[in-house]
Amino acid sequence: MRPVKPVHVGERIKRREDPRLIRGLASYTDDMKLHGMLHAAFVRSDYPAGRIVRIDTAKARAREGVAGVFSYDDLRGQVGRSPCTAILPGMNDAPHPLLADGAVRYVGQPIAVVVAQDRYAARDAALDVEVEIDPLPAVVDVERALEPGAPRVYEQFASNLCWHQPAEANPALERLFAGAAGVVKLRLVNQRVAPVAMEGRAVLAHWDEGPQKLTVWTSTQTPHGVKQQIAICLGLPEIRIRVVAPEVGGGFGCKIPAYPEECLLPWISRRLRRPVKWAETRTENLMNTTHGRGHVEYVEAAYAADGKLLALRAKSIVEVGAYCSMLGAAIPTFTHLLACGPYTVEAVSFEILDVYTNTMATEAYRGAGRPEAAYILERVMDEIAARTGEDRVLVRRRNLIPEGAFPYTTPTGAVYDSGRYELTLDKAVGRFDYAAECRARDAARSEGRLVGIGVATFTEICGLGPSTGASALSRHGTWESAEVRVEPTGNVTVMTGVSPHGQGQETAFAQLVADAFGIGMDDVTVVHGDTDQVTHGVGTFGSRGLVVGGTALRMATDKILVKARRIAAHLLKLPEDRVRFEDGAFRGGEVALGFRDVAMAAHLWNDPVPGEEPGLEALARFEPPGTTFPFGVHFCRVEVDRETGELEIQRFVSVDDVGNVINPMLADGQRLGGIVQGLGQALCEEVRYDEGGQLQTATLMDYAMPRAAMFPRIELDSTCTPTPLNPLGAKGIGELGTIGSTPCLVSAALDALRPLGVTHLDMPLTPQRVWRAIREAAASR
Ligand code: MCN
Repeated sequence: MRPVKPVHVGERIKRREDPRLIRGLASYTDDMKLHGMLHAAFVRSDYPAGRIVRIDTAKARAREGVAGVFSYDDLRGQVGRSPCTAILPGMNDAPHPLLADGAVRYVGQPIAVVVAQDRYAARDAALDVEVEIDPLPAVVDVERALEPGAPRVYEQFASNLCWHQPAEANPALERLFAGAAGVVKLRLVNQRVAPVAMEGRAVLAHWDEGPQKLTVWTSTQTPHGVKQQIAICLGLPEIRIRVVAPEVGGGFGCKIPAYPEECLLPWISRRLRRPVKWAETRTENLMNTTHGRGHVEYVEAAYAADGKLLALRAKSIVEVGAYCSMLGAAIPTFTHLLACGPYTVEAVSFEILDVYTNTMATEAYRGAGRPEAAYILERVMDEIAARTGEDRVLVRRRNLIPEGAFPYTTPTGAVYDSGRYELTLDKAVGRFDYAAECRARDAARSEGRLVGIGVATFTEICGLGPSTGASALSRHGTWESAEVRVEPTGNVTVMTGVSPHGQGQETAFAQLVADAFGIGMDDVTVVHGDTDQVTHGVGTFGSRGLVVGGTALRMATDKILVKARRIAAHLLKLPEDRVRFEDGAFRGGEVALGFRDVAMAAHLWNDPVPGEEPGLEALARFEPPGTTFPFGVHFCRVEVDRETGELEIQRFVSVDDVGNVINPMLADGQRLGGIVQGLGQALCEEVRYDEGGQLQTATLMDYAMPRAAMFPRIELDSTCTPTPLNPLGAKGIGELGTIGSTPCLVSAALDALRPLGVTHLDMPLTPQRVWRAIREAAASR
């Protein structure tokens, strides 16, 4: 039923999204203007912990242009449970009020909201809201938070523990440890980072009293999820709510959850009968939009004399912040699930402690749990190599899951769909020219230069499905929808439930449809991000857009082709099995009917087809039967300046495998973005609170984002191992770059510094930190 030659899929086709973005013609939430629109500004907590003694809004209310000032007392009894979705059984689940309810628990927490005729009036008036807070001691350090006597974020809980997954007793693991040639012990910090999407969060809510309809424009990755949360929080039927994600300038995970503002502004709009808008400042973004990572991991790895990793014991201590965001507490379950990476580990024990601290919540951030797993494993591999004296690539090779072993079930319960890890490693070794690079490094060392080579082999998980196994995330919306409508002219509209925000799905989905129907890409319109137009959907996260959304689309086009062939056979007066669809036409013997002719006939219905309904459209939802596991190998070369500690990345090679690729240009863009984001974490990024709980990185002068000049031209290559789990044979690529690049860079830095006696570094590898490590190593020599 497929056209013989795909003409778009697999081609490097430029993104159709780009002209409007590059020319400034795209509309983001903050570009929206409605008649009578008011603007909101928040009064936020300056204290990381405290009791609210008094809130006096009188002065602010009296200001010119102010339409309303609200605090929690105004909301009491009028809103339901707010957007936090606690999904782990047995967790100490704390309610997350839309505005602080008597207590503040992190710096930046919204306490009151001022609504005024313009945003300047709103911000000025917000300064006039008097808030008296009785400060309490705060706890920021995640390990300190677990100590007896530490300040408690919630009085109602006995400790700051939010959720605990105990380590399971495993006699086999104990035996492996007892018989091992050696044990690597590491304490690893995967520091808290900020997603820093170029567009901050923004919400515009408009309650229309006539039709009793709420429309919310919001910068989100999950418009359907936001709609549900508003419905729950405000007690409205979903049919009365329309959520639109207009152009969204990046999300990287932080726009998955529904936030308090997305429920609060609708409530205010309904109350004031006026549209209300809020767009965060960059400081608000760094303070009050979810962060990522924030793990401390204690790892013990038992290995054999030949460098074989036998067993792994890990304890993950995870900052969930003061209020658990939607997925925050569940993310370390991904780290557990992927704790074997691409390696055959015989036994794993994994303890998770999710911990409340007086900080902003953590959430998914590109990779979400998988970079942490790769970081553990790659640091372990390097340590095993250092102790056994084996080559680092060889140690990894010895541990890789062999090609014939798939589908492969890990001791942690993950079912890997397909993989050819050694093939990818070979290709990467060749592309990097590992042997020559090692020789050059050694020559540089003999001249006293600090050159290092980094390597990381990794696997990751994307497009969640039931085989997500142990991970609680598997219970979070695994299906996706696509509705395809063929117009009488043969033009096609796709309504997809994914909500792309920079990934280029409008282009990729048009490629898929154009090839399915043998039409041009310009004949295909892809609609997303509007819950009134796309009736069902889950959203874009977990690199599921293509794997799950694209497969739903394929199912819908298949359904249409079945019906179209039936119609064509009827019109051609041929038995159905004599008609085939080829090169955009239904053909049988000497006769043929173009796709557009069939589309017109389906709508005109002048010659009804028995047993069929008029029209040509289909809706499909795809629930993946399992989860796909892309993989890859990264190499890099760095040189460290001994005097300044500055680290220069001189080469970076990435060879990845995501199965079939729909558009290599999109895929390369995703890999580049991911790699740079992962390197940013390794090099310079870190959200820092001081001991007292004040955010020290509240502007982009303080939060160090990576810049283009910090990177060489990144060399990309790939292997192709299709997945059997979807008809596209494709795996996700959106997060892949962040998984391997972070440990790869740290591996290179340690390689450069090991000759000086440096055996451990924590991220970010700032010049100061590297310089100190060099000095300390020299002192201890
Ligand atoms: N693709 C392809 N062939 C494949 C896999 C993907 O051609 N085998 C294409 C897809 O068609 C799509 C793009 O690559 O155009 C990414 O697809 P996919 O891997 O399905 O990822 P998602 O669409 O689900 O995007 C989510 C993913 C995640 S989880 C984060 S975080 C992330 C990322 O994408 N955030 C991003 N990439 C981002 N890119 C931008 N510009 N901005 C973000 O916020």
